[in-house]
Amino acid sequence: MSHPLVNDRYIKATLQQETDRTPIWMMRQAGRYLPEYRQLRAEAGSFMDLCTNPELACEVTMQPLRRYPLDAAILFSDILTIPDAMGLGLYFTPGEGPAFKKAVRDEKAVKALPILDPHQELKYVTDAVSTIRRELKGSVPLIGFSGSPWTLATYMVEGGTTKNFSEVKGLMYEQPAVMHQLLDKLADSIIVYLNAQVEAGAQALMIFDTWGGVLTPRDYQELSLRYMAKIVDGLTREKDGQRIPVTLFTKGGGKWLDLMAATGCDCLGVDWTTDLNEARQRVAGKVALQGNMDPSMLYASDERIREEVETILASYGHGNGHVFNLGHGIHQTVNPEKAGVFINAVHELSKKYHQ
Ligand code: 1CP
Repeated sequence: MSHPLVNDRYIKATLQQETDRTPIWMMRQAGRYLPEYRQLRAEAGSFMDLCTNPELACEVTMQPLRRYPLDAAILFSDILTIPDAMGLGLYFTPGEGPAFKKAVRDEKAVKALPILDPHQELKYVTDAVSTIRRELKGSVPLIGFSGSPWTLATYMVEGGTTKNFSEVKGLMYEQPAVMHQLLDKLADSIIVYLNAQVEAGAQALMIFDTWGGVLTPRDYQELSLRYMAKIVDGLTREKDGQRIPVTLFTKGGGKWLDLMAATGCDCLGVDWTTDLNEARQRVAGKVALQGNMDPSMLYASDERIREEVETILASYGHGNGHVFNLGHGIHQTVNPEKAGVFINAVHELSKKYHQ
C-alpha cells in the first residue's frame, strides 16, 4: 500500500544526486507562525495534546504543505518526547518554554532512567508517522527526527530551557563519568526511537543538536559528536530498497563540519553564521549540505528575501547536494506570506544551478 514517491528532490539532494532545482523545506515549518496551527492548538487544549493525538499531529504536519510547495514534510512532534517518556514529566509554561517536573542531576537519577521502549510510551509518535505517511500519499517524503544526546541532556539536567548551561556543564566538568552514562543511555534510546520511526514510515531522519555549539571543541567531540556518530552507526539506513538519508545539524557547528561529515551521515545542516561555499569546500563532496538563510531575513522586504536566496544559491554554486532551508527554525512572529515569498524564490531562482 506504500505509494511511490512523486517528489523525491529532497531525498535525491541529501544523497547528492541530480535534481531539476534545489529542494526546500523549513525547520519548524509547522507551528506557531501559522494561524491555523494556533487555532488547532487552542481547540486541542495544548501543544502536547497535538503531539499525542496522531490525527491532530498529522493535521498539523500537513498545514504548511497546503500553503506552500515544500519538498518535504517533517513529523509534528518534539525532541523532548524522549525525556518525557523516561518519566521526567514534560510541561510547557506559556512564554517560558519547556520544563520538566524532575531534573536529572546525579548518578542515582541517571541509573533510574528506564531504557526506552518506543512501542510503549512513544507509540503515539510511530502512530503519527504511519498516519502522516498515509495522508501524504507519496507526494513528498516524511522526515523523522530526534534531538542529539547532548541537546536532550541539557534539558534533562537543567530541568528545562536554559541560557547559561550551569547545571549541565557543572555535571559534565565535575562528574564526567555520570555525564557519559547519561549520554550513552540517551544514544541507545534514540537509536531504537529513530529506527521505530523508520519502521513506521519515516523516509529520512534528522538529528537536532541545537546546543552542541555551546561546547569547547574538545568537549563537542567527546560529548556531542561521539554520541551522534554512535547513533548514525546504529540506524536503519535502507528500507524497501530505498536509502534513508540522515542529516545532522549542530547549531553553531560550522567549524566542525569536516568532523561531522566523518560520522557517515548523508547531509549536514548549516546555520547562517557559516558561508555555504566555504562549507562545501570543507566537506569536499563527502556529504550534502542543508541551509542556511538567517530566519530573521523573513522580516525583510520581498525583494531583499529574493536577493538573499540568490546570494545563498550562488554561494553553494552549481550542482547537486544542496537542500535549501533556514539556518534555524522559523520565528513565531513571521508573516506567513513571507515564507511563501522565500519558498517561491528558491523554486524560481535555483533552476539555473542545475542545468
Ligand atoms: O505551540 C507551542 O507553543 C509549542 C511550540 C513548539 C512547537 C511547534 C514546541 C515546543 N515544539 C514544536 C514542534 C517541533 N519541535 C518540531 C516539529 C515541527 C516542525 O519542525 O515543523 C520540531 C522538529 C521540534 C524540534 C525541537 N524542539 C528542537 C530542535 C530544533 C530547534 O529548533 O533547535 C528543540 C530545541 C525543541 C525544544 C522546544 N520545544 C518547544 C520549544 C519552544 C522548544 C525550544 C525551547 C528552547 O528554546 O529551549
